[in-house]
Amino acid sequence: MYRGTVVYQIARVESVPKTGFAAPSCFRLAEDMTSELIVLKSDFDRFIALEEEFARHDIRAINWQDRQNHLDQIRYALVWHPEPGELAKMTNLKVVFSVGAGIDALTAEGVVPAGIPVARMVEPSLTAGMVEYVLYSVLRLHREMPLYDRNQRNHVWEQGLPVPASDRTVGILGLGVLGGACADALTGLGFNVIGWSRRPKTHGGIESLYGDDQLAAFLGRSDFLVCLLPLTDATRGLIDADFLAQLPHGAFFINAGRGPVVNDQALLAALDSGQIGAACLDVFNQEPLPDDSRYWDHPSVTLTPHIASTTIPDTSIHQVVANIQRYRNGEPLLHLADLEQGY
Ligand code: NDP
Ligand code: OXD
Repeated sequence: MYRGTVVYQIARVESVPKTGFAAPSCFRLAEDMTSELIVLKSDFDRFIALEEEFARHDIRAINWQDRQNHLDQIRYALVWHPEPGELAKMTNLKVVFSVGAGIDALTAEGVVPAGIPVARMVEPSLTAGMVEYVLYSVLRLHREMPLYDRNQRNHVWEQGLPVPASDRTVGILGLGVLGGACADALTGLGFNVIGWSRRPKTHGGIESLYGDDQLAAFLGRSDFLVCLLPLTDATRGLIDADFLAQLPHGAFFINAGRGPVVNDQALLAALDSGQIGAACLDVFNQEPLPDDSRYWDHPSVTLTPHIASTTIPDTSIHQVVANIQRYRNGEPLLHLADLEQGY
C-alpha cells in the first residue's frame, strides 16, 4: 500500500461560462466551480507525486488535513486506515477507494458509511511486489539459505543435495489476485502448486481446493504454505494449532496476508517443536511488532515489517481514475469489495 495524507479535488464544470473560452473537456480544474473531491489518506509522502499525475487527468488535489473545509464537496475517498466516523462527515461521499488490497480496516464498525461502495486496490506493481516477495521467500527456504547463512558465519563448508522444485508442493491459501499471480510464478519455476479459496476456482491449470471440507486435503499436501488470505470474520485465528498440525512435519510457512489470521501461540509452539520448519512473516497481530515478541529472535523465523508489497502511486492512479470515470458514466465499478464477506 502507499500511506500518506492528501486530498485530491476533481472540479466538475457544471456550467461552462459563455466567455468564448471552451473548456478542454467536461471536467477541468477550477476552485470556484462545483467540485468533486477525492480524499487521499495514506502515510507516504510519495503521494505528492500523484498530485501531478491526477492533474494530468484534470483532477486537482488538496490535503486530507484540509478536508474540514470541503466536507460536503468530497465525493471520493482514497484512504488507508481512516478513523471511524471521519468518512461519515463527508455528506456527498459516493465511493471509497482502498489504498491497499486488504480492506479489513475499512470493515470496522463506523468506518465506511452504510451503502457506500468500496473498491479494493488491484494494480500491477502491487501484484508484482507480492510475487517477488513470495518467490524470494519460497526459494530462500527451498534452497536452504538460512542454513548456508549460518554455515558461512561459522566458516563451515558443507554441501547438501538440493531438492528439485518438482518434488515440492506449495499450497497457497487465498487464490485471489495476489495468490493467483504467485501461483503462476511458482508453477513457472517447476513447483507443484495447489490453491485453497472459499469458492471453487479455475486459475491457469492450478489445482484448486476450496471450503472447509477440502482444507485438510490441501494442508496435508502443502510442503510450503503461503498465506495470502484477507482478514475477515471467517479467517481471523484460522491458522491455529489444529490447522498447523495438519501440515507435513517440517513444512515452511510464509505469511504475507494478515497477522490476525494466525494464532501466535500456536505458531510459536509449532516452530519450537519443528512441526513448522521455518517461517517468513511479514504481517503480525500487532504492528509494529512489539519489542518483546518471541518472533524477533526465534532461530526459525525471518521477519519483515509489512513490506511484502506496496501500492505504487504511478501505477495505481490509473485504476482510481478509470473507476472514477466509470462512476461518472454510470458503469459498474471495478474491483468492488464484498463488504458482507469482508474482502
Ligand atoms: P483477493 O480478494 O483477490 O483474494 C482473496 C482470496 O482469499 C480469494 O481467493 C478468496 O476466495 C480467499 N478467501 C477469502 N476468504 C476465505 C475463506 N474464508 N476461506 C477460504 N478462502 C478465502 O485479495 P488479494 O489477492 O488482492 O489480496 C489478498 C490479501 O493480501 C489482502 O486482503 C491483504 O490482506 C494481503 N496483502 C498484504 C500485503 C503485504 O504487504 N503484506 C500487500 C497486499 C495485500 P474466493 O476466490 O473464493 O473469493
Ligand atoms: C495491502 C497491504 O493490503 O499493503 O495492500 O497490506
